[in-house]
Amino acid sequence: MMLRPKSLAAAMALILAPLAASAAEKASADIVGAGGKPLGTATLVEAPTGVLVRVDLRGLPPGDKAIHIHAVGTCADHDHGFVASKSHLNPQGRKHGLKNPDGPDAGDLPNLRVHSDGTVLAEFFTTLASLTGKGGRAAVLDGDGAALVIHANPDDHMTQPIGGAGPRIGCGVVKAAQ
Ligand SMILES: [Cu+2]
Repeated sequence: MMLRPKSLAAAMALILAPLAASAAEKASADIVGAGGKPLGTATLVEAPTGVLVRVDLRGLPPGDKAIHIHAVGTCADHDHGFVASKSHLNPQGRKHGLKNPDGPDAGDLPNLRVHSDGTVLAEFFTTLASLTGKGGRAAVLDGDGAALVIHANPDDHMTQPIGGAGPRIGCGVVKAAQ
């Protein structure tokens, strides 16, 4: 039996609606280092008041490392220090630094600590961003996307523009989960 056009449209709507909803709720980033070497993954989950970020990485130099959300979703310049990801996600033009009275910017995050074997598994939460701009927060998945960037040194959460975090050693383009 043929479906009438009206029933078909209704069926399509039922199929497509959950897909559209899930795309906005979850995202991931494959983190690469210099030369495009895979370093692991990050997952980002939208929550009512912010974004829960989980990173599972390996092959990093041990010690405290800054991690930020940078404004442009590209890591293609992995042989040139990931500068194409530009500065932090910061649509409101705030100063950098979680401890800065004129901050923080929307890309600011707490530091990671990489173990002596080069691995780090961490979960943290930011109320400064949203995957889609929910609640007026800075949108990670805006027109030019965003990248999660890891730096060689820790963030002092105060110094401009990036807390003395040094060169960029890892980068992952944030992509809406399928
Ligand atoms: Cu950064």
